[in-house]
Amino acid sequence: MSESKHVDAVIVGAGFSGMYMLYRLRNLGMTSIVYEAGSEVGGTWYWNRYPGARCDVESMEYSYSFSPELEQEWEWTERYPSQPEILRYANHVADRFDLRRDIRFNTRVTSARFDEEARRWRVQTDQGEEVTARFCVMATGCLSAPNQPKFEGLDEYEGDSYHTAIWPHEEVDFTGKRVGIIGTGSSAIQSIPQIAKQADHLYVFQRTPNFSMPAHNHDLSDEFQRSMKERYREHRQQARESAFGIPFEVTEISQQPALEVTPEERREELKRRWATGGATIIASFADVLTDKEANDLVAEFVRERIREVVDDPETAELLCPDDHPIGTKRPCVDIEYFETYNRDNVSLIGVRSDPIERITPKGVRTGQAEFELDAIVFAIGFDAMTGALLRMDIQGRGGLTLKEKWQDVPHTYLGLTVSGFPNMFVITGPGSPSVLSNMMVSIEQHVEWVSDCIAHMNEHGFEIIEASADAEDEWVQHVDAVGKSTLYPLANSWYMGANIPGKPRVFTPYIGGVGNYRKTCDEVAREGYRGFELEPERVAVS
Ligand code: FAD
Ligand code: N01
Repeated sequence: MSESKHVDAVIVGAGFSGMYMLYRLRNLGMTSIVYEAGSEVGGTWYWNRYPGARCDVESMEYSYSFSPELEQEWEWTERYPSQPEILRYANHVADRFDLRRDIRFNTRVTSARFDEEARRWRVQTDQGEEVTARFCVMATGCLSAPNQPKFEGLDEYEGDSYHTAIWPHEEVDFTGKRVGIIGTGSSAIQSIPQIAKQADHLYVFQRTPNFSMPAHNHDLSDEFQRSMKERYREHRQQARESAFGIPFEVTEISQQPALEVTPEERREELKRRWATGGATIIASFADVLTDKEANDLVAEFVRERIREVVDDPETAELLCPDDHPIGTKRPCVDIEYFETYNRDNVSLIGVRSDPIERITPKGVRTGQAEFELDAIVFAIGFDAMTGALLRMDIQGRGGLTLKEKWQDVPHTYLGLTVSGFPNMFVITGPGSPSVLSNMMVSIEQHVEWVSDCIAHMNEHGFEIIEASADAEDEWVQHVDAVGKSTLYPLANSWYMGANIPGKPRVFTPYIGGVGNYRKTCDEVAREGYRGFELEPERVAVS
């Protein structure tokens, strides 16, 4: 067998997590290889090129803060950045910091196994490469493993089919075509208005309606950018200490319970939030995510807006979410989503009452009708949080696989490490605030914590770090208890693993707040990495 190449660290994924991890490890003087399945950097923003794809965290928040020069020089054009603009930004970062020379593109990691004897990770790729590394950092993304369509008859379909999360690089032209889109989550809600503008007719197959708020997107003025840049440092610090990674001045999380104000005051506040745009309505009262009665009031306000916008009362009713509290599924933010149903070339097909039976060679067949389609768009989401990790063969001590370890619950300590998997770190893993936050803030916090930890190990002669089983159990229980104190478990959401048959039903992210979580991680480090076992380097015996 040929000798494997050795590096200090293997990083899997070249999205915002992997790129920053590489940058930090380089600054520690360490060697790294980043493996990336795609042909370029950007992760989410490389893959999700569907029409209308855009971020719903404001551009000046959804960006790296680690380099004051970078944040001063980059100019954003819109309040909410579009996918092409974010991808340009990711490429700019890769160029500016000369990252590409350590990234192997078009290369998927297939397995990562911890060799206990050698105290090294042995990583294999689909290109036949093998590399050994002291550290293995999984920067594989929470929403990067597309949920593959499993409809009967799909193979026989004669038209074109697309998945929003693996959109072609070439332009897709729906002009003159009958198009069907399956799903009404965030990806569909962004793409439906765009596809409707092109297609001859668009059929939207909706199983579960979703809450969506208007973005009120607009161009950013030079003056706004200048004033933000003047106080960027302070603004970023607020984001780090906040609950969701977004500064208080933007989210304004109310301290007031919904039922403690008069109905008139409540309505005024909700109207104000609706007019502001984005998901801020979820933060309109302190108890929206914890008290069902408070939540119902906000949900009903949004349903009223849907009925106001959509002309046909039957269609409006079908679009009104009724099976989950508002905010317990990722809130959607849209540009003229509900308005789109007033177009003559758009039909909403409710497939909860009349499920899709199969894909036929000509289109989609439900129990009651068949729809002839030239193209089908699958906007059916992701095997979120754990999917990208479990699609690799990851083995820790004693050959224990991550799949076995996470059979019932994705056990982690701080969402960063897994007991039994020494020197492996996960960026924004299950049990961390990740998807419940502005992910740029969470990514930076994790990457900085991991690189500080590695620097500490190097400085003090530690070779191995591993979460103790007790600390991990305690953390898992804490994440679960905090989750259960909210309304989140009431939704059949991907946060709960509910969208993937057979997946454990457990609320996976940590809802304790980005700022509080950061404090906990910092405390753990300050206390000599509380809850971790650190092993010194082995001394060679001659
Ligand atoms: P990713 O960007 O997912 O990158 C992971 C990379 O790892 C991918 O490029 C993938 O190809 C690679 N990879 C995975 N497995 C392997 C393997 N085995 N071998 C090699 N490479 C591998 N977050 C927000 O905060 N605000 C938003 O508004 C927002 N909008 C979003 C919109 C969409 C359409 C989606 C899908 C997600 C959105 N997110 C948003 C979440 C988004 O994923 C994060 O903000 C962020 O981009 C994640 O960066 P990452 O580097 O951690 O992961
Ligand atoms: O995926 P989803 P997504 N038959 O899982 C339906 C981020 N994001 O790609 O609810 C019929 O939310 C499914 O129906 P149901 C964000 O975090 C952000 O849209 O299971 N329908 C649902 O309607 C987001 O939450 C932005 O009944 C089927 C849809 O497909 C996450 O990514 C933009 C079906 C899937 O919705 C995922 O969003 C885009 C079936 N067999 C994404 N299977 C921003 O704007 C699934 N569905 C920031």
